Amino acid sequence: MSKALDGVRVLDMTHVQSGPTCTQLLAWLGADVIKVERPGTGDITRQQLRDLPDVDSLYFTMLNGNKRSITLDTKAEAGREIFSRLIQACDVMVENFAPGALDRMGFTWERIQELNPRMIYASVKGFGPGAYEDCKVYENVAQCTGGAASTTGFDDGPPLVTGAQIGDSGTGLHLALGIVSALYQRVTTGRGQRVVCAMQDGVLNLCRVKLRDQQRLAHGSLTEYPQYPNGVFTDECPRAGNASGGGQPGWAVKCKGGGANDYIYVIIQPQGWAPLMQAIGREELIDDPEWATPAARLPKLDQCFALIEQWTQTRSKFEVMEALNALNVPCGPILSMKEIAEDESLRRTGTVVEVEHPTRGKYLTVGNPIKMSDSVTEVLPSPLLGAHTEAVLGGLLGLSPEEIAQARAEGAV
Ligand code: CAO
Repeated sequence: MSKALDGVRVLDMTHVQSGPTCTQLLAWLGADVIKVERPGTGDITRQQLRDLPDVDSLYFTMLNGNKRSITLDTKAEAGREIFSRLIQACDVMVENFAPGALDRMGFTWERIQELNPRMIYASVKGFGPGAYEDCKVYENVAQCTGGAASTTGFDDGPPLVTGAQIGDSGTGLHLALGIVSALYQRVTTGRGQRVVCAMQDGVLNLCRVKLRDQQRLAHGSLTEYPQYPNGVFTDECPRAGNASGGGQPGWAVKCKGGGANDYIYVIIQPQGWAPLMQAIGREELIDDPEWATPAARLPKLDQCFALIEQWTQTRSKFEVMEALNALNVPCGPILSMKEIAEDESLRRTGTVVEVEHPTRGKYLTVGNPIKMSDSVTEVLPSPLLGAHTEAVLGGLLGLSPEEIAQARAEGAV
């Protein structure tokens, strides 16, 4: 079966997480992704957070599946020459180095266009143009500067970063969309283009609802926030704890077991009030004017969820899930990573995949969350460092074994 991005060749200069997320997606969609790594060391994450000695870390393997790896010192003269030829042979180049790194190697956007006018040159940077444009940025810095940390956590606690990698993987996703759009536009223009995503912008895009709430503050309290009606609102969007970000109230309530993740998130739609009250044995509140309407409940959402929690604490989160789903009440158990890793339906859909790696053996990874009927993803292991150097330099660029040996002797490969 063909793949959506068959025939697209990606020169992958990415490292750590944001860029590799993007290029792994492109590889899952069928692109030939050639990861260029520094001879000897490669992507720094091969060695970071290792769980096994001398084996590529899970950090690396879970972000670099389905790619090919070549080693190339793009600062050495012979390396630069080979790199120029790779630019000519590829459709897309992706990088997420600190600002200016590619320019310092001699590969400015102008030079890249000279080498290949059809090239789509995509980058992740920490910030867009402005005061911080030269700064290096990691995940949590982006979460803090993009509005996520100030709006996450409880009102009486410090700002919190979230476990979801919205700065790195989130920006990688945005970049992938930019790249495929540029490929589509190239069909008609014949030209490549520059695609840049700043991590601050990517995080802010995912925090859109919080900028919405910031503006609503000018016109009164945020009535769905736990601070309403008794807390204090300032002129800055506060942290909302576990309150729902949407128009229907929600909260995480405790379930039987008392463990760290024995909770279920329950949403009270207007039409869900009656079945919920029936389920918990409080039928008298269904038509009670003090409780019956969303407006009546708004000032006492904490009491609403306390009532529901009295009932959920007598059942496991999975029993509650079953009971409330039967009543069409939106809810979801708080699943631990252990539970997700063992979840059979996620295995069946290929969202959690077991992969066989040449030196690590079996490991679990998250497969492609995008399911397409005509471009099915087969998740393959990440490559060993430089595993495809000969194949790419010989097969793609036509270098002879002697030329490759010479480049290797010079330390360029
Ligand atoms: N051959 C020769 N040199 C190479 C090379 C290769 N194949 N691959 C990388 N290098 C060089 C780069 O050119 C750069 O050299 P200079 O500093 O001399 O220009 C150097 O390796 C390291 O690049 P870096 O500055 O990007 O790396 P760092 O570890 O210091 O910083 C990071 C890491 C992530 C903070 C930075 O790359 C960054 O801000 N990137 C943009 C934002 C981003 O993507 N962040 C996500 C990180 S994941 O949490």
